[in-house]
Amino acid sequence: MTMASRLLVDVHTHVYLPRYASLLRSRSTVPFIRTNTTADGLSEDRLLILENEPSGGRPVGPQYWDREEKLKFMDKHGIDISVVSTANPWLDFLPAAQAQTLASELNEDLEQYCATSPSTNSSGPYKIKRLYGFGLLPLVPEVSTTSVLRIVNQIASLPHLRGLIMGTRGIGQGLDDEALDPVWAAIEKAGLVVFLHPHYGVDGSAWGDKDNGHVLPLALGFPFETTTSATRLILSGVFDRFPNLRLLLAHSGGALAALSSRLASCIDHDPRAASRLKHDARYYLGKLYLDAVAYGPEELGFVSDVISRSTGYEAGTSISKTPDRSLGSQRMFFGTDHPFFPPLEPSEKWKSVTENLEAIALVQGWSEEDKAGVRGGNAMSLFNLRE
Ligand code: 5CU
Repeated sequence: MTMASRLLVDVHTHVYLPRYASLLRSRSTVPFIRTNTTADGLSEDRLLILENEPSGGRPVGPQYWDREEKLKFMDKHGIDISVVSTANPWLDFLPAAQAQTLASELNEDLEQYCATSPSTNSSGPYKIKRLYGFGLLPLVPEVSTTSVLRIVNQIASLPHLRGLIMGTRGIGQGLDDEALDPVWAAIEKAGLVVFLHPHYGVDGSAWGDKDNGHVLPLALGFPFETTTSATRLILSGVFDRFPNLRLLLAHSGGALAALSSRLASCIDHDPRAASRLKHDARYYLGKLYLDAVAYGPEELGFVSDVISRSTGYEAGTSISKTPDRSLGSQRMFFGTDHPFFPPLEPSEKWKSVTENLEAIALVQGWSEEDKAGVRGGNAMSLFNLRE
């Protein structure tokens, strides 16, 4: 194993860059940052990004925007490299012209944030920075395709941006919208990784009347949203038209792995969807990359089995009966979701980090090499992390 493949790389870690945080401060409807005065006369910033945000929003501070805080967090947890993305809701709430200008400015800001970061200690033939990034596209209704393509090209030209983060709404009609085809084509051609991340959850009426805080929208709503949007993308035949598109799903792809055979069966029984696809639905799961933000070894093992099994579902081939967990691990990547999920009590390390690392360490059937891959080696290759 080379030194570089032993690095710990966080592919799911967010920032509200100062320019974006100022925008949130200038607003008074969701999404926004509100400054409150506490009972003892101190000022406290609170973040409100979700519709019906419970408990008047959450406390936010420099860990959301200050690069030094990101680096301190990485040092505390032994994280060598972070591939940083703007946190939700990105530019979704802006008019097209403003979204386009801000996308371009924030991409430049993120390039600076990464380019001026320190280098890792890795002693190898390549210099490797500690920070790389996912850029942003102005994906909002009424934006012109030309504008979006211009930003794809901008991201591809910025040396420390290795992909882009995308929500689930596309330009208003979701990710199965044919109007996105030129965008997929440009992203595929540029070799950028698309990080698909939720924000809206699903119909909140299912959550009932009990006050469960953020638990249901975050634990279920977020991953269900990812499951639905990735399924719609698969059903629209995007992977048949753009077979080299690299799509990384947040939160280990939500419920997609658990539901993929049911999905395949429903397609088989419905000619409208079946006629659109070249392969069994399970084949497309093998085209995905998934973060390992699942917090449990059993879930990671299961998901890696399902991804690996997809190789048996290419049209015209026989189904492989034995999943190859090791093969599946090669499409999985450590992540933390920082700066979300901070510890409630002062603690040395964040549970959201230690649990995900422990989960990787405990997956049955992953070799030490597989685990090192998930911790960082896979990300080094996927994002080509070198100067
Ligand atoms: O805690 C949350 O609301 C979030 C969020 O909004 N985005 C995210 O990536 N993780 C957690």
